[in-house]
Amino acid sequence: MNFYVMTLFPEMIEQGMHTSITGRAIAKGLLSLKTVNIRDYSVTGNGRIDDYPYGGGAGMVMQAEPIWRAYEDVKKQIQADPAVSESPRVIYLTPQGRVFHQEMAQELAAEENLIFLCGHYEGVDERVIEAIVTDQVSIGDYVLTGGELPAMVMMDAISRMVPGVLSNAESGQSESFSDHLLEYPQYSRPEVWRDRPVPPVLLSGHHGNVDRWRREQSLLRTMQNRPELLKDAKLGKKDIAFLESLSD
Ligand code: 6GU
Repeated sequence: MNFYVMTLFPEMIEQGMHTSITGRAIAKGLLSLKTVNIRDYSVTGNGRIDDYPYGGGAGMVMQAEPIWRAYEDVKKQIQADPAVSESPRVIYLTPQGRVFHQEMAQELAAEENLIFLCGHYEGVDERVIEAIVTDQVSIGDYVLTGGELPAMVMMDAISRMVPGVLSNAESGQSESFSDHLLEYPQYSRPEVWRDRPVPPVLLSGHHGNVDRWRREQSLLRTMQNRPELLKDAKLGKKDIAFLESLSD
């Protein structure tokens, strides 16, 4: 999986991505990251890449041409590999996009190359979005100062779906959202911490009871925090009985 990021803040992306599990995956060659500074493609000679919006209004707009030139450069690098046939997907991070979710991460993890376009200021000239972008994605209903953190959020979620990125121990865990239920709580030593004991069932050694308790904790949390997820969850008779017992 090769990530290309077009941004005004390449150091932010590099720092974040070279840390922890994604950093290890890059070092192992399972992922590659190439950041492209859009400012290097300024057409005015003075490094300027933004201008006033036509029609007036507050803020500045990122100009089409520097982004187009940055894209052409990235595409040339990708297509230098004769094994690459189709044009890579270009993801523009914007609160106007479709909201990112786990299935999208799974689908994008199957791509060989992904290009991310991070906007700043009030936006990007619509014409370059029309010309190069294949997917417009938001990471949720709040406004951020730029697309860099959303790009890193997406790359993190996609990376952990790439074979070999997670160790067996890391990927062996069942996980939130894959089955539309939230995770159950975890405990480790000591058995009693500041007067708070570990739930006794976890010390019982009875695996059937442990599994049932964890399942019920997942159901309880999902009901309390994300009830809308339950409609897509696969629920058995015991699950339904447990959920009904909650409303008594
Ligand atoms: Cl993708 N960009 C910005 N600027 N803000 C956001 C976002 C993206 N997703 C949620 N908020």
